[in-house]
Amino acid sequence: MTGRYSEHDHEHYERPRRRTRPRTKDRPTYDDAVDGVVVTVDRGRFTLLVDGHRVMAMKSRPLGRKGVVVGDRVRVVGDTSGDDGSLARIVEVVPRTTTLRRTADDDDPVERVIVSNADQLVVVTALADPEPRPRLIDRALVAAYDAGMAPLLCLTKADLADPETLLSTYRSLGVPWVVTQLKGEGAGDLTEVRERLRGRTSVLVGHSGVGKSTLVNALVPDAGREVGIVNSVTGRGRHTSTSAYLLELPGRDGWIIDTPGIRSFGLAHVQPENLIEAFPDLEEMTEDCPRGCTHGSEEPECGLDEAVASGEADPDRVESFRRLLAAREGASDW
Ligand SMILES: Nc1nc2c(ncn2[C@@H]2O[C@H](COP(=O)(O)OP(=O)(O)OP(=O)(O)O)[C@@H](O)[C@H]2O)c(=O)[nH]1
Ligand SMILES: [Mg+2]
Ligand SMILES: [Zn+2]
Repeated sequence: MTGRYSEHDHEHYERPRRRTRPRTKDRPTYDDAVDGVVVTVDRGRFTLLVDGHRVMAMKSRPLGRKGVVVGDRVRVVGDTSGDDGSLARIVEVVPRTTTLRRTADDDDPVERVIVSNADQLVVVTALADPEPRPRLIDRALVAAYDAGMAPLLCLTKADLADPETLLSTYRSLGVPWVVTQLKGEGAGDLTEVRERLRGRTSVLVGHSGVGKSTLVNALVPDAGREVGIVNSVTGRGRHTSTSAYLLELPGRDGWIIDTPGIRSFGLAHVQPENLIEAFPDLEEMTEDCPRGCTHGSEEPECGLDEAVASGEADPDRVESFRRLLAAREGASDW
């Protein structure tokens, strides 16, 4: 098989998952392999879920330098008993349906958060402590649209501040949202969140200290995710979670991936032309745009301007789209 897997081949992930695995003479087949899913990665060792139990595994040689990330569906051989000291081997990674990437920044010592096969990106933002930063929300939304993942805005710590100001910024984009409160009086109702997570694989992303792990613990009773405090002077979290972790929701009702808080989200890999595709109603109005039009506010003859002028497009929506487009550029700090 010549189709060498590339982390940066975006097209690759758009293809529907194949039911039958490709096989050729040059490639060993693993008829005795079993299916697993990657739960977490720690120093080259993978924790998998195989048939409902935990199995430690390493990558096998045929995979070469191909990355294996949390969320990957894999084929495994060897000792899959999960007994103490046992180690299985991952021999194949099933083609990914989606991948969430961020471009590494030179000055960023934190691991790149990379997960696969998630279909919903939950942008977790505290309403206070730490303060919300709309620019980080915008950048995460761009990453979601680019990865072909449905975005969900999750505003936490509703006991500390009112969500209305923030929500008003996102209405015209049509991003679905939930508000949570896990402390103080009236805390704990997660009905709406559960509804949104049902049957999906959702990845939580956001700053350190916004309450991602707290939410995971509330949703998955035996999750046991460590939770940190937010420094009251700097308003920053402590980067308590250090690696991505996949958990199944109770009742086999979907999957959730907790991730470490991130400081920046490099979007250098995102092509502007991919963003408009996430807004089919707007894309329709760009059919007569000059070749190479990015549909940004600086473009001289963009169809979006005509559509606003003729009343065909909602000016707020066009403006919000362009704000996202602009958020792609500049510093990647959240
Ligand atoms: N007031 C209030 N505090 C909350 C709420 N949810 C979480 N917290 C607190 O926020 C702090 C940080 O929570 P974590 O769950 O560790 O945050 P995190 O996003 O997982 O942080 P990292 O793992 O560092 O990325 C803890 O002290 C939580 O108790 C909430 O609804 N209200
Ligand atoms: Mg955490
Ligand atoms: Zn245009």
